[in-house]
Amino acid sequence: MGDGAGEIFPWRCAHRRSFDELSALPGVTVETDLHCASGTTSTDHEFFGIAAGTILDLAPPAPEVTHVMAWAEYGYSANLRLADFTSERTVLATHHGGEPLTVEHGFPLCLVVPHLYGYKGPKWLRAIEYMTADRRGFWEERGYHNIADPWTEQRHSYQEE
Ligand SMILES: Nc1nc2c(c(=O)[nH]1)N[C@H]1C(S)=C(S)[C@@H](COP(=O)(O)O)O[C@H]1N2
Ligand SMILES: [Mo]
Repeated sequence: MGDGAGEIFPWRCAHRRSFDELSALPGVTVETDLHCASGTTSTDHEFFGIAAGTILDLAPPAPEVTHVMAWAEYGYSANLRLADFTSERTVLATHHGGEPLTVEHGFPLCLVVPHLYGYKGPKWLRAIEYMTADRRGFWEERGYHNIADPWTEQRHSYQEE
């Protein structure tokens, strides 16, 4: 994904894109509320960026891919079911409210998955790893719910069946 991703994730980065190359792709605008698993919701955010579906078109996953791991700087990660990543509202955001992301909020790239809790959307996104089986990400390994649906309040791993 970003420049330098190969150094952090040397095992496989078959498709690398610079930030400029990503920015040249067609963009989409997504309006959404944000739900944090700790209980706060903030409303009316407008993100602009590259639809996850555009990434999948550029790098089509093999048929056996079922999940992705979204990797960020500093080793943060979040696992997603492929269907959550392919949601038409999932976006690799470069802009918020018409302005480039601030560093605090994930510059240069933040994954936004509007229908899941915030921890499923890594700020400072660096790579999307295609997986043929599920594997828990950073918070999912530390007691947070593997799916993270805010509508059914899937916050904690003990709620999983
Ligand atoms: N890299 C990274 N991304 C992250 C997090 C994090 O700690 N590191 N926290 C997540 C959580 S729990 C939430 S609610 C949102 C918060 O985003 P904000 O700080 O831009 O409001 O970022 C998400 N993405
Ligand atoms: Mo959060």
